[in-house]
Amino acid sequence: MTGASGAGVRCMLMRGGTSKGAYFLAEDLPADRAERDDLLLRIMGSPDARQIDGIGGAHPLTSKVAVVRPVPGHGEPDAVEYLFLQVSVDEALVSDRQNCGNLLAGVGPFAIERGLIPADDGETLVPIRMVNTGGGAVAHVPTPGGVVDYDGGTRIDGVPGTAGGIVLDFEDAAGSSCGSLLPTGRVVDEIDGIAVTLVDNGMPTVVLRASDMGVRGDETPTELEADDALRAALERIRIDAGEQMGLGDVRDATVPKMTMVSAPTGGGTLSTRTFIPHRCHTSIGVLGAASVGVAALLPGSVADGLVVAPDGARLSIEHPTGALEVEIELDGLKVRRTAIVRTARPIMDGIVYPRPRR
Ligand code: NQM
Repeated sequence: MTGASGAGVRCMLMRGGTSKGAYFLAEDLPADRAERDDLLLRIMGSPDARQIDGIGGAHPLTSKVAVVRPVPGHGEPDAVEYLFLQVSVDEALVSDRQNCGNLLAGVGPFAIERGLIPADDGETLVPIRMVNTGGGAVAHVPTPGGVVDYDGGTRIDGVPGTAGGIVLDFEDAAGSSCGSLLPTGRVVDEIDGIAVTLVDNGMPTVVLRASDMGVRGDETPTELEADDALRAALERIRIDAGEQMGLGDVRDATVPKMTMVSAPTGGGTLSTRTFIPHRCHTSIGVLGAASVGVAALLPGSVADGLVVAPDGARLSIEHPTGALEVEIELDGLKVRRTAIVRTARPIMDGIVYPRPRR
């Protein structure tokens, strides 16, 4: 198809964890960054609150892009590189300043479907270099008979039904963007009179007590988003925290994330409500949960006193639509292991037609 729609681009639309995004091979996108970003905005339908003229879902959680390329090993690609791009819904902005552990869940299956990594019979390990943070992860993808199994029995809260479980094992998540697990070197800081724990175990995150912000912590995302005073206070703290975490001016960045914590109510470890950073997450990000999980385990953090201590290494981080389970092993201030189970599924594979340039 040509004409008004212009040239199409090969694209797979996938659900990755509790997010949804457009997956591309790097070779199918322009090498020039400005050209690439302009194309992605036109593909997603941004800027427009409804993204009516593109494939974006009118929410930051469904306006995401994964760009994947093979990393040559000894002869064959033995790993893939994953660049995450957040496409703003209502601004002409494409940002690589954060990673996304949810879309990461789709990278292994996508790499296998596109023939970048040969599938083994049983399980295929896909080593992934994460470009945004320089970190690594290994995706354990179920591939009985050499075919990706999307029909397994794994349930994750925030997604109806079940699907094939993908274990993501992170390497060196600590200090991914800020250089260290506790960027200020302290377990607690005070910003605007509010106690905060500034932590980066894969995602720069400001953890603060819901009660200190004048909320209970069990409100719905819609209720919290309607609270203008709360949003303004969170943004003031975020901008200051961004500087203190070594991220510079974060006014236009989607990090750090803001997680308000309270005592668990569903049998989990800790309850959360997360602004990402201007919309309230309907669940919680993968790496966001990995970072909050560290705060939950650190004596003296703002979560201390709220946490119900986990039995073993598995923490259940409660969020508005259930809980996210993450395994974290700490040795003092050193993170020994961060692992999580997600599911992912291709929704559409084909050619996407970007909106013409205006
Ligand atoms: O923290 C949303 C998501 C995310 C990011 C966000 C994520 C992560 O749920 O690893 O997955 O915090 O912007 O997809």
